[in-house]
Amino acid sequence: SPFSKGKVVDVHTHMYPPEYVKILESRTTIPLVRSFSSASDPRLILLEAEVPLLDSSAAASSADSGSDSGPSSSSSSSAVLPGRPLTQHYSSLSQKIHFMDTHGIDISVLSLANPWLDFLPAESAGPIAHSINSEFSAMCAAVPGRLFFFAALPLTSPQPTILSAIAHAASLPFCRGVILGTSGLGAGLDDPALLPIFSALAASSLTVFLHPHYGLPNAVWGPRAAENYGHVLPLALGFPMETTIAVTRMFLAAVFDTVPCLQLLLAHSGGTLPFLAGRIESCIAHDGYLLRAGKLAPQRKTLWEVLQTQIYLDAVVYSDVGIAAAVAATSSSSSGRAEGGKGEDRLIFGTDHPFFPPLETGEHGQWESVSLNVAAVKKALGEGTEAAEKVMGGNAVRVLRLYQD
Ligand code: 5CU
Repeated sequence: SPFSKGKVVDVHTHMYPPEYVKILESRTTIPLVRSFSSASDPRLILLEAEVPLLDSSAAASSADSGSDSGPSSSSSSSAVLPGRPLTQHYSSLSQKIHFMDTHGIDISVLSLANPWLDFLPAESAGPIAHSINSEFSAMCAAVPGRLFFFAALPLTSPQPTILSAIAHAASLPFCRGVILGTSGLGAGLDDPALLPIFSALAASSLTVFLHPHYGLPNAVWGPRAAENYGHVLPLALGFPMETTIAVTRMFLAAVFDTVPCLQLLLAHSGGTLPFLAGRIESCIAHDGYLLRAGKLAPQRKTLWEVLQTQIYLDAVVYSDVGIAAAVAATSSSSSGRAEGGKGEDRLIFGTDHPFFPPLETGEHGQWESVSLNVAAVKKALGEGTEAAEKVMGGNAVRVLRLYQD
């Protein structure tokens, strides 16, 4: 049966296969991997917000011989290393399975972590996508019943290459969708040039897992952030705002009307979309330009309807308050006209592994970042309830067809 009662499924769980790590090791601009003499693990440096620390920390680190365990810890001097430790958790399949077993996760839907293939030259992106997606497929085949995956797309390549990557992904038996950042082909997800790609994904029943990476410009965080506030501002605020903006741009560009079968899974419970959907709708309804442009027809599809019919939200929000908002926003009893949908059918558990490891208790035991998300679902929906069971796994199995055809 597609409804395997009680199964726990993690739809937000990343890996960087060894081939991808090699690419990062060869780079001198972000994203990159760099070793520091003061740290036992190499550092994975991904975000624009980490750039200010990158060069200054290299010199400080080489004079420093201690060990390093956390994203912003330093060993003995006041130097702060950029990025995060690149541990085995990022690329080892056996670590992924160990993590799943430790946390009672039956099935994981893997995805390449950000920034995917967004930075590759046009000519190499297609072959690398083919190879990395095949590698994910092989990992899934190696542990029958435990793994599925979202493929990565070579978005810097010409459209025919992207379309053939979609066809390749659709042919792989464990692939259930693609992971996509917010830059699209370089001009955002409201770019009309993406419509054939969205149509091809919808036609192949491939769900788009939309995930942030680019955040907001460093200037928003101010001059003290890089040295003093760790990763808090870009991760807690930049990522969710980026997702919110990307989906709102898609909505304003009528992507959901043009490709009505397109299904999105939004990372981090849609950023701030559940909370801001009402304000976005009100700004639309009061916009004179949109009125004059004929975009405010009474029967237009509202953002609420999109949330209730074309969007799933992951449950990576760390609080029952966020879970309750996500369920309410995607439920037809809120403000939409869609028939019959319940928000609890559109929310799907995830962990964000291998990001957010415990800083002090070791990475081989329980991760607090996971238990916070489990506790949030239980508190918002009740322990052992049908709603909680759907969010923890039933929805993922149903929506992503997590059984072999
Ligand atoms: O800690 C981080 O930087 C990240 C990241 O880059 N991507 C992600 O999915 N979660 C956390």
